Amino acid sequence: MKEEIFIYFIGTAGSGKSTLTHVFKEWTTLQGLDAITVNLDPGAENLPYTPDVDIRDWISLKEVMEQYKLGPNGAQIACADMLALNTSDVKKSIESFKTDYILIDTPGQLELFVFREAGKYIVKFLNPQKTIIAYLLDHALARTASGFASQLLLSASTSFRLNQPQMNILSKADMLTDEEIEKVEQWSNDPGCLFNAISNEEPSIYREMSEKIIHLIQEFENQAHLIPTGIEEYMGIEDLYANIQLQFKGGEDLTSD
Ligand SMILES: Nc1nc2c(ncn2[C@@H]2O[C@H](COP(=O)(O)OP(=O)(O)OP(=O)(O)O)[C@@H](O)[C@H]2O)c(=O)[nH]1
Ligand SMILES: [Mg+2]
Repeated sequence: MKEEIFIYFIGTAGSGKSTLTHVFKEWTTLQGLDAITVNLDPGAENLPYTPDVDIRDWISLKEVMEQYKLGPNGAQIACADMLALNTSDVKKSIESFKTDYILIDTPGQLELFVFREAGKYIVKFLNPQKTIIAYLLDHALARTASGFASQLLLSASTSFRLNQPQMNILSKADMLTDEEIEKVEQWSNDPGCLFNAISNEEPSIYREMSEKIIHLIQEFENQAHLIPTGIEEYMGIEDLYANIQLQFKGGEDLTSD
């Protein structure tokens, strides 16, 4: 009996979703785990991995642009809505692999997947009981406290929309110094510390707003643990895997089987 755990990599454009999908898949192979990759981005051009299931077999951004005479943004919206029409085929294709981990790479435009109905529908339709969102926070924005808080808000919005267990990942952490990573982890673990850092960086008019934002973020306590990942030497991948295990198997490790 296979686990069929669905892991969605979601984040703002260029945050590293496709790379993390690739790196995680490589890591599972090294560990002898059974996983497949699914590309849900109809506009993806150069993926670092060869998807086992690929939405581009059903929808092509270029063809939608030509057929409906749309610009790239209009076509992205049309493609996002078309995703919902192909969910049954995608599900059948995924099921044919009978695998433990389904690693799903989502479209670059987060708002198309998270805020339009199709993304929410797909998540519910494919396997809502065994789904976890890996939300990627961009390392560049995490350098400032207000940038980090605004990303946490977007992550909280994603959680609110998709209503699934969620992990926060600090992507491209290999581009940050150890001190920078430590500082961001501290902001993540201690909302008071984040509040002080924002207060020091912004004029006082923002204090009240920052306080309210941080209260809101605090409500999402399960997201407090931040997982730094990086392209080098599978940085953070074991931690990511452990968090998935914790969510679905109370910490039991499939690699030790
Ligand atoms: N140093 C470093 N670079 C990374 C990492 N992950 C991704 N990148 C680079 O960041 C760029 C964007 O990575 P992608 O994986 O394509 O990001 P994405 O979120 O899938 O991008 P879109 O689908 O276009 O939104 C590429 O040039 C990657 O090589 C990482 O962990 N470390
Ligand atoms: Mg991508």
